[in-house]
Amino acid sequence: MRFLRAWIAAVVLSALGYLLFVLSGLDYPPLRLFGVLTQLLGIPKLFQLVHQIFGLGQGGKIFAFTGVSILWLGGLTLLGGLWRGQIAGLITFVLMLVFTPWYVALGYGVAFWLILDGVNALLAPRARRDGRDGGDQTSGELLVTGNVRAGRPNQTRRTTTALLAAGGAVVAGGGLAGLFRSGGAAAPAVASVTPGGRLPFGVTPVSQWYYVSKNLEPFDPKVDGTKWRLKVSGLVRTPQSLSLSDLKKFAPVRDERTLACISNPVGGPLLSNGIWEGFRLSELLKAAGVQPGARYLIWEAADGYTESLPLGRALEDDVLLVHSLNGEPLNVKHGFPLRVLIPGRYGMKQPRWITGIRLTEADEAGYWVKRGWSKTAEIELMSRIDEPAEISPQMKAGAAGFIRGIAFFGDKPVTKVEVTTDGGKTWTAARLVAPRTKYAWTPWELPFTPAAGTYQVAVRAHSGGTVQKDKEADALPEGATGYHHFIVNVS
Ligand SMILES: Nc1nc2c(c(=O)[nH]1)N[C@H]1C(S)=C(S)[C@@H](COP(=O)(O)O)O[C@H]1N2
Ligand SMILES: [Mo]
Repeated sequence: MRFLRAWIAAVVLSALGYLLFVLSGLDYPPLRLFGVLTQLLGIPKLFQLVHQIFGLGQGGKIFAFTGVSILWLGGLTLLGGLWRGQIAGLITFVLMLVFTPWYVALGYGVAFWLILDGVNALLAPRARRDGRDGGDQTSGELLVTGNVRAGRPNQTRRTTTALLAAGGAVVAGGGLAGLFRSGGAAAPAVASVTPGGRLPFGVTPVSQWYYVSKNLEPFDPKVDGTKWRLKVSGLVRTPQSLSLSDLKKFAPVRDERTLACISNPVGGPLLSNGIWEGFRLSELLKAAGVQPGARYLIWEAADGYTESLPLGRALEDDVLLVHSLNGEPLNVKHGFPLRVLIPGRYGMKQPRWITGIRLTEADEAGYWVKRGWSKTAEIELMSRIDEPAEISPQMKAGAAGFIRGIAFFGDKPVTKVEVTTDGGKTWTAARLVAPRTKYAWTPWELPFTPAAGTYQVAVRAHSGGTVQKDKEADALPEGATGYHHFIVNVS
């Protein structure tokens, strides 16, 4: 029973803390713990294991967050079950110093002390001799020294305890369920509309755009556009603090570009192609004035994400800061109000929700680089078959059909795509569905009228003299390589 009461206190504390986090942005300790855990999951071998077991996207994070919830609630329950409020609070404070700022730890320590004593005072059975409450008796005395309110029937206490425990379970379960739901791949069926009303062929609607974040989606930063500033600092002549309307002074640029995640497996869904609007980073840097010693650019983002880029690359004309996708302002998920686009690099090099640009002499490893991922994250030549779909690889015998897909090589052109239907014995060039812009993926198609049977299909792309690597490599640390291949049944 005392552990049940401690658990109630832990849930109450967590719920109050979460409210504070939502209302005032105070640190939420389970999230900090989550950060520590993802740091551990960033250890390449562990990370790969989690990805293998839980798949891509939010799976690993949900696993981590469930782990955190168990650690956090379990830890508090243990402390509160073993000791009375003061001691439990003190230990909570000390332990939390490991992963949160001292004032948060202090606040939570004191709050846990008070809540625990309160819950115990309210719900603990009075010390009795009839032993019906089992081993709880002595601890009950210890826990509620001087706090027992006399004269309340134990039956009421037990009912109240049960109700509160059930309530706590609902809160905890509901919270987790919410995280699970928001983590799911199901996108809301809202069609993205460009000014013209329809998206060009090959452009991914925002509603179907891939999503990868170091944060669980509910904790992605929700930036207030009126308060937002982009700070340009470090080795610049004139430090800048720009509001959204200040950005209008830069010449507008519009470009169709593909964004790809480095953790996308061969044939995977973590890349999308859209029409972006924004302006050139070089213009902004010109306005700020680069000091002679500057060699690197460090990005800072509202969620604490950081990345870096050699200044020489940052000054090139094709690096953009964008505020709109497919004719609409960026939504929260995809980086409102401003995100970075760097051709030739995977998504991890291109922060969303940016708040700062700092020029430095020395490089600073970015969020995923610290966790074992590629420093440069240059995109591998890749190709994917979308039709027939790998999940239902069927075609009708004798019917005139197509094998279709996309190919992509970052800032380099795809010049040829070949398809095999006999496991690599023969390859046929597909038709490239041109024209696309320089940094957009290349859709391709091959007419295919098969006879009944099974076909081993695969695709490979070329860029000039470079052929796609057939060596199969996992995404970590440099991005996946190998041919997308599967068996198609024709009947
Ligand atoms: N601030 C911030 N920027 C970020 C990330 C992040 O977690 N935080 N994730 C990066 C990664 S790994 C990828 S693949 C892209 C994904 O962008 P999208 O979800 O809009 O497709 O954002 C990048 N930018
Ligand atoms: Mo990514």
